[in-house]
Amino acid sequence: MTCASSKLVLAQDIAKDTKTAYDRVKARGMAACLFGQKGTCCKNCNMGPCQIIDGVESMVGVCGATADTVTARNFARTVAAGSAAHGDHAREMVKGFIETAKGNTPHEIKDEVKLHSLAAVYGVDVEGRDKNDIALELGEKALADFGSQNDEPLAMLKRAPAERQKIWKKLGVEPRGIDREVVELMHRTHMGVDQQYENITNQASRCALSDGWGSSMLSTELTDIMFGTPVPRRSVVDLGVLQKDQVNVAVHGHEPLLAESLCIAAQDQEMLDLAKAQGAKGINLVGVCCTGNEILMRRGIPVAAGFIQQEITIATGAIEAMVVDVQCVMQSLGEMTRNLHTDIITTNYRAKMPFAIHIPFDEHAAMASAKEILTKAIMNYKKRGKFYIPEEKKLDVVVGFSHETINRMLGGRFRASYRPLNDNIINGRIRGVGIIVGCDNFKLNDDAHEIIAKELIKNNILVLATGCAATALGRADLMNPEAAKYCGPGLAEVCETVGMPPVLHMGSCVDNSRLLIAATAMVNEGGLGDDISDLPAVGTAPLWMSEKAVAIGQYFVASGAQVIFQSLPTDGSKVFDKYLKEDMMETYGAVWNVEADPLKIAKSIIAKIEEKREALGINKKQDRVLFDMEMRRDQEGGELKGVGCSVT
Ligand code: SF4
Ligand code: MSK
Repeated sequence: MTCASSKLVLAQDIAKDTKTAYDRVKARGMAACLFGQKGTCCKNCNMGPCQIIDGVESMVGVCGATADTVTARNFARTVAAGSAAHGDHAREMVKGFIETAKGNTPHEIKDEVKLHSLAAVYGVDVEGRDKNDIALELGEKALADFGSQNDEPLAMLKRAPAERQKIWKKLGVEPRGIDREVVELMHRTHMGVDQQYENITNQASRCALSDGWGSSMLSTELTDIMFGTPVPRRSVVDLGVLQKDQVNVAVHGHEPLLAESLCIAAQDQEMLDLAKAQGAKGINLVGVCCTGNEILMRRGIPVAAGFIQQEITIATGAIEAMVVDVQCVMQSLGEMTRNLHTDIITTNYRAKMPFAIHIPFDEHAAMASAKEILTKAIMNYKKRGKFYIPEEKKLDVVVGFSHETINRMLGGRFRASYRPLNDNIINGRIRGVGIIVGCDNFKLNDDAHEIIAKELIKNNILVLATGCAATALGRADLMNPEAAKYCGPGLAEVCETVGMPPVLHMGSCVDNSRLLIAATAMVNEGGLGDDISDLPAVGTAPLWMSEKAVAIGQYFVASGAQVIFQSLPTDGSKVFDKYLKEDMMETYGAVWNVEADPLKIAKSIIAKIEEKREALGINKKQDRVLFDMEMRRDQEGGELKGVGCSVT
């Protein structure tokens, strides 16, 4: 474990009995099952479980299933589970959006520009209509995407580059209904159905695309319309954001409806008075995991921890309540609070936990629910015993880089465009784009993200980040304009001129959809090929842990972007593994790659980017061109000029 704050907390007396994921891995005292690791354990029917050995005739499944079929089925089921998680999250956001349009929540339609642009995608008339009317029709059409039974492709697919749409059509992988693709994938991987690994993988692509271009994209866009599209803001990412004299409430999980309501309730005078009556100076809301990223991006609320520090956050003894909804919440948290004053409060009927209390969050009575939750936390304040908050230097971050922000930041307020980004890539000042996403995982040191990012920016590769990887890069001090000091000369010059960090925080794991839109904007801007597969851009999720990360990886690859993961449970079949890592290049123009060493991941990203540059014919050696006055004036239209003066 390399995070300085985590080490400090665990060194305290108060944390001496704390058991983390790292301890549990050590305590298990045995290596993970090889069949599981390689994807060749099948338990899809009661003749098994069957453990398959590739190439050994006697070691196929009882039903005759080969290693190729079993690894493909297991991979596909991981994609289905990840897509289902994003789909269910997105459905809740769409329902919240509809309720907001009806005036039944404390929220409002904030981003009318985005409302109109999404209305155009769904064919919703906007002329002379009230924003809530438009939003209601848009919300209902979006909700219909989940249960759609016709064979038409999802409306959002038409946002992809035209060439990519043609590939999907030719392969027959255009997603139809969001729920339907998950159901069909689960059906096709049931015992005795689809037994051809290419065919199974095509449905896995279709399902993953229904996530990336369907549910995740809907969730991101409607959340932006409701809560505001992120703009650059300064904030802090570190456990040190906890306050010794305030009620500390950590919000953990994924769906921002609850977190946004808590943000409003935490400013309510009645709640503040109650906190004061209990001896606290205020209410300090902090984020954990992707809920943290959502409120960091839109409100600048500090993030205390990513996935792997959730237990350490509780171990500080300084948390009055950790409020959780869905996904990435470790079961160990409840057990940990048995000897502490901290309450784990579950809020979603889908996700209850032992040793937690359940206060359902009702979007129709959002403020009442939020106040009930906060009251519970406030009343714990006086019970706080010994606690420890690390006093390390708190790390500043500049966050809020939505696709729209990048557009304006580089193109200027009045002529928002990706032209300057494309031009800087074409002229070689920026070599390409490295995308670092995904979780934390005890399997590699938690400085893996930092090692990769530093190597990329040193080589003039702009880094875009989401999820817990983004939180880790914030902790590594790479998300502020001063991090230009780690960059090669070309990227440093762009960062200094625009006043932006070399590592841009683009949001939560659902917000990987922003990367699809950004990639499409780069293609549409011209000069970098006709498809996402032509772009000098590569993604990595070095510390992935969640099934959602595999769904994301598959929708990246199916969209034409190469990905590099730290491991993949597919090498139990030579044929299927080769299919993912080599053969998909022919059909999708992108493949999966696996590499465990962070520095080698970075080098591989650099090599792949240089290959794309070569193919585009833009790999000529460039003399370093200093920005002249005209170029500077062009850039100064950007909103971020001088960050300090324009970051809100
Ligand atoms: Fe074994 Fe086939 Fe059943 Fe899987 S589906 S458990 S391989 S018999
Ligand atoms: S929370 S999915 S650990 S990024 Fe989105 Fe973090 Fe991965 Fe969960």
